[in-house]
Amino acid sequence: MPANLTIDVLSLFPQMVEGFVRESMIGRACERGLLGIGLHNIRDWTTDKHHQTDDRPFGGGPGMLLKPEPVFAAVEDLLSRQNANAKVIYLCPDGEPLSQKVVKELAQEKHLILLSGHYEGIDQRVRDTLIHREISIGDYVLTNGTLAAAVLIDAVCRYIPGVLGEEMSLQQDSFNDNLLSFPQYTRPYDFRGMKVPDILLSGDHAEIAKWRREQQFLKTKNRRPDLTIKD
Ligand code: 21W
Repeated sequence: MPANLTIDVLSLFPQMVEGFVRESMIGRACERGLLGIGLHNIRDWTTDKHHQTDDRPFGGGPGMLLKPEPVFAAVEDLLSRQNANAKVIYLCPDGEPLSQKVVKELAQEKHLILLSGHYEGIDQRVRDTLIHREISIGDYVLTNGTLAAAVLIDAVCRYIPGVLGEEMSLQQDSFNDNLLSFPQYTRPYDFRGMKVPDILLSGDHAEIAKWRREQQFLKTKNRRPDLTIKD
């Protein structure tokens, strides 16, 4: 039985993703055959004797860039050996911001190849010809794109059937309706004098749903007014 989704990661530090995959629900999904994850080191596609992956930018400036040759070789190798229709995604600080909408779109694909940014970036010719989509995980600066690839894997995999225990939790999550989540409580009823709101013990499901919705609106208005304006 083929996996619902195959994700290949191309990075200079693929081991960064390995522990995360192994120790999470993602690893269990792989064992159950729902998902295939391939971790690859870009350095394995270098052909020079020093296995050089970076070089200085033409025109000068600080830092180094990923060289095009090993990246082209790696991506073309994966496309030809696995799936020529795979979507190639470059994780970079100047990409399209990752959102739940983007996550859902990517979860529809059969095969993703995630290329992590390194150094000061990558030769523009890679971006112009090999990459289908460029994605950033937010407006802050990382040292490389590998953790961003792990974040993307984590978010996308929640949409693979069978990966989440309860399919319900997908529906209820924040961002699906552009609202933050409501406050939640478990036992004990009284913890250090702090009591659970009585409405939650009333057994009146309609009133509870109403209260939760109100709490969502209040929290969203206070913390994330930007979410209420947009679609
Ligand atoms: C950080 C790469 C800064 C490049 C032209 C000349 C992947 C990331 C990354 C990194 C620069 C993501 C420049 C949110 C991130 C990532 C490493 C600077 C400036 N342009 N999402 N110099 N934040 N970061 N390049 O940092 O690879 S997804």
